[in-house]
Amino acid sequence: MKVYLDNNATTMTAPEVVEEMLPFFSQMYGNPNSLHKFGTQTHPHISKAIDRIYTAINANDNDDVVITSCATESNNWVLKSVYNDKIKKGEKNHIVTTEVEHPSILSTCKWLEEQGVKVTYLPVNEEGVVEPHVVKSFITDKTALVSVMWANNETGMIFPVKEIAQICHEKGVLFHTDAVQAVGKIPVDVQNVRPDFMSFSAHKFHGPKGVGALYIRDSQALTPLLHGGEQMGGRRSGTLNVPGIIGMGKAIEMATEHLEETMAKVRAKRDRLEDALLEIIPDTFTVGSRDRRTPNTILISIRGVEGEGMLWDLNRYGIGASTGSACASEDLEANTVMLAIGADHELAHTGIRLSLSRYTTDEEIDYVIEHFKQAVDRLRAISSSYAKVQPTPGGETKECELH
Ligand code: C6P
Repeated sequence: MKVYLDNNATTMTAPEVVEEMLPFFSQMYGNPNSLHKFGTQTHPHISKAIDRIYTAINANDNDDVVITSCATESNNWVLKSVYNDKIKKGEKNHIVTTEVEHPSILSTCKWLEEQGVKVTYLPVNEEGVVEPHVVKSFITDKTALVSVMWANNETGMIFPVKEIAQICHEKGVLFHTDAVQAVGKIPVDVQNVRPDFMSFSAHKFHGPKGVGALYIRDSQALTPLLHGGEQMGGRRSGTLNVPGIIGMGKAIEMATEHLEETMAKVRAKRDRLEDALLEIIPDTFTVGSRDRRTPNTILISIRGVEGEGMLWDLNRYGIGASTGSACASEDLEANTVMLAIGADHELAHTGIRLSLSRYTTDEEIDYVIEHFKQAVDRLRAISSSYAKVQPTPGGETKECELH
């Protein structure tokens, strides 16, 4: 059996999405900017897809949704443009973000620091979430932008973005949120939360790879990242990725139209898996309370078991999981959030992220429960940092211990 539990890294493109995209590769392949029918016939389809995106996030006609190539691009665009538009001109010199953002925010912030920008990386609480009063206390009259994620990719923890947006508006500071792990998983309503900018990516909600978006409140000005043929109203040049846009529109509609029902189903499977693993495997814990997490995510720490070893064993059973962000997996780095909440390096290397999707079945959950336990037992048996339950000379057993 094969079980894919790495849906926070990327998702399967839904068959209905692929079907809607196909004609735009081989039949309606014209460039939308061309004047002939090959190009112009794509216009209503593109408009329909963009409308679906507006509807899904409740954007209004004054707002702008610009299609990008991915959320990494959207995140880079906001930070670099705020630097160009506000900081370089000398008005402001400070950006506030958190210690647990995705590398597309953190690496861009490091680059901005090299340009002389002051960046504050906010600490998180024991659940891995930044609290609004902490954000407030670090905003100064030099702060140009606050960038705080909507939901964390490693834990699924949902951040209080509405309160943070409100604080930013009161202080006259722009607010950006990376909503990559929120859109399509939990309700995302930009009129309710009121971010100035919001990044998201189609491949996280069963859309295609290579297409993302940046939501811009009230169509406010932002220096383009890509100059050229003035596509996307001059905000992002380059021939439109028509199949990608069509796919993103279909995928976001499918992900959001029965969201409450889907969330309940995914949550039930996630909770069953989490309960079972915590019950049958001693010395494990999960990060963050379930009711404040996206319904599909578990970050579980298995004491004495190195995350990478565990992934290897799970992979042998046909189970795909991760130790955290897929972008950091090649570096064998410790889990960022676990470090941020105070775990030492050894413990932070024991985190395994299991992320479900609406396609995950009960049968798959049963299979994972069975083989997860087998993998843990095997790895603990050879672990030098985990004292196994040893029969004492009298035949009793000792408690497991951490060294
Ligand atoms: N996180 C993960 O395994 P792209 O790949 O550019 O569409 O999305 C980047 C991105 C930005 N923000 C957040 C919160 C994300 O989770 C991601 C992608 C994957 O966690 C791959 S590194």
